[in-house]
Parts: sequence; structure tokens; C-alpha cells
Amino acid sequence: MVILQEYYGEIDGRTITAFTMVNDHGMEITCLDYGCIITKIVASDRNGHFENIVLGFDSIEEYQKYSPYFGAIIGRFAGRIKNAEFNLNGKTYQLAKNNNDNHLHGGLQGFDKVFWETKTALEADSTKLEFTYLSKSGEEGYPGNLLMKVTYTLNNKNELIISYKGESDESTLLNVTNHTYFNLSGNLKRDILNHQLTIKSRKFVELDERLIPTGKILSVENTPFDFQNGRKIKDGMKSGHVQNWIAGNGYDHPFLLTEQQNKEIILLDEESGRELIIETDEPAVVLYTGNQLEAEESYSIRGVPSRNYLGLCLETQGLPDSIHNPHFPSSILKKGEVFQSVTKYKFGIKS
Ligand code: FUC
Repeated sequence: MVILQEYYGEIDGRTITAFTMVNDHGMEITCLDYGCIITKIVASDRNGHFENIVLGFDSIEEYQKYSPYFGAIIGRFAGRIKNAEFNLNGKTYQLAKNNNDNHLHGGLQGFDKVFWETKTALEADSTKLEFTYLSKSGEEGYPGNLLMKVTYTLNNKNELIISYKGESDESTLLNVTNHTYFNLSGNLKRDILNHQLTIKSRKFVELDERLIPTGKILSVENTPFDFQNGRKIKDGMKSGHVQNWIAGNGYDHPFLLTEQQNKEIILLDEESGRELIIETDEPAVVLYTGNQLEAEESYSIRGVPSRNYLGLCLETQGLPDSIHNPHFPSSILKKGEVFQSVTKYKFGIKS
């Protein structure tokens, strides 16, 4: 196992380092000490070809100009908070409005746009990157000084393990995830519409036109949202289901997981044979199928023009806007309590 380090770029005169963890099978993960951004995951297909399977850029300028959160850690709050405000313990907090009148993915300068102090650790069968960030009280409108730790581990079982730990000196909101866009075809050869996805979930969250939860939790039964026995992503593109249409002809929805840490999410690209198994202790996963990737100002992702459905996100997390929906699992982090969660991504070949 090896960890390589190289200069990646600069923001405001501060150097950004790219760290590449390589395991004994040749699998590689590259990430930055800015946003904990995963810029590359290089994994083998069934013929032993190693190719990149995530959306990312080779310069920080492109991230700053174009990135819809490619590969980054999202916080303090993944997903939307309606009207960018909430009430906690009798006090109203105003958050940054960065998605119409709402708050999205932690605000204008969330965890994806800050420097993280980074330590490396090399063990016999794994390599680790430990990222630390102190989010000060008042940042983006949130209360409490919040100390965050995120660890990326790559091991010799071809697993990436992301663990999160957060502690605040005042009660606050915390709902974190990683926003990697996967495309298992390799080097963006094809879009993700033919990827096959299985999710152990019987219920998903209904969204309104602004992609805010209505408060209703719907059954997946007899809808394109039933991934329990696996289905292709393209089923949701022209399904005629109002929820697919609202999302921009695809998926942008939280699914409540019926099982945790037991192969609850499986993504497969039959053509390359690549399979990704995700296990988490979070209550939900947001499936976002890149329905808005075709930006007004066109740009390229390592030479491939950006277009809708070029990548998909599987964001393990709590539910968006939970603070306004008391029947959703809570994302309140109480003063002095420690938040912890772990998500494991196992990269393999379907036999
Ligand atoms: C996802 C979606 C949003 C948004 C963003 C880039 O998580 O939920 O709708 O487009 O990422």
C-alpha cells in the first residue's frame, strides 16, 4: 500500500495537495485537502482494465467554476432546508440562501469549499487519510463550534470506508454525506442510464417542485422507485411518474433504507462488469441521477462534455429538511453529544 502526495493547485495563496492512496491490487483513490474532494477512483473492469469511475477535474479552477459538488464532503447539512431557516431550542437561525430561497448542501461555503487539515496513515492492509475541520459558530448561519473529522480508508479488499465524527459546543444540525458521482463504465465512456441499481428500500420521500420534501413518505410499490429487485436508471427518465418529472426526468430522491450494513445498495454496470456495493449506518440514501448536469455554460469533464446522466450520486445521509418534519429521523446534534457514522463502498466485479 502506498500514499502519494502532489501539488494540485492554490486558493488564496494556500496550496492544495492531492493524496493518492494505492492498494496492493492497483486500485487508486485520489483526494484533496480542500473539500475532501475525491477527484478520481481508478478500479478494474472484468478484463483487468483500470479506469477512472467518478466525475472529477484535474484543476481547482474547474472545481471553483463548474463543480456541482463533485466528490466532495457535504455539510453541515446535506440536502435542502426550506426557506433557509430553522428553530432550535426557541431560537430562530437564518441560514445562507443558495438554492432559490432555500439552503442547500451547507450553504455558500460548505464543507466542500474549505481546507481540511490532513494526516496520512499507512498500515499493512490499509491506508488512511484523516481530515479535520473546525466549523466556527455562526458559519453559514449555524450555531455551535463544530469539530468535524472525516476519514477515508482504502484497504486491500478494494473497499473505501468513509467515517464521520462531529461534536459541537452548542446544539446544532448535522447531516453529512459524500457527493461522489459514479460512472462505472470507466473514463465516462457511456452515461449511467443503463446502470442497474438495487436499493433495499420500501419508502421514498415525496418532493415538491423546488425539490423540498412535502412531508409525505410514499411507498415504492408499483412505481419506478421500486429498486428492491434491481432496475435500470433509465426507467425513471421517461416514466411519466410525476416525481421523476419533478426531479428533471430522473431521480433526486431520498430512499429510507430497510436494512443497514447489509449490501443495501448495489450499483452494476453489466458491460464493464464493475459492481459497487454500499453499506451504511445512515437511515437513508439520496439517489441523484445527474439530471441537471447539462449546465448553461458548457464545460468538459476530463475531455468529455458534461451532459445529463453522465454520473449518479448515492448520498448516504439523514433526510433533507428533517428539522421541519418532526416525523423524519432527527438530524439535531445536541451539545456535547458525538455524531458518528460509517459508509463502506466495495468495488468489485460481478461474476
Ligand atoms: C444533489 C441534488 C440536488 C442538486 C445537487 C447538485 O444532491 O439533490 O438537486 O442538484 O446535488
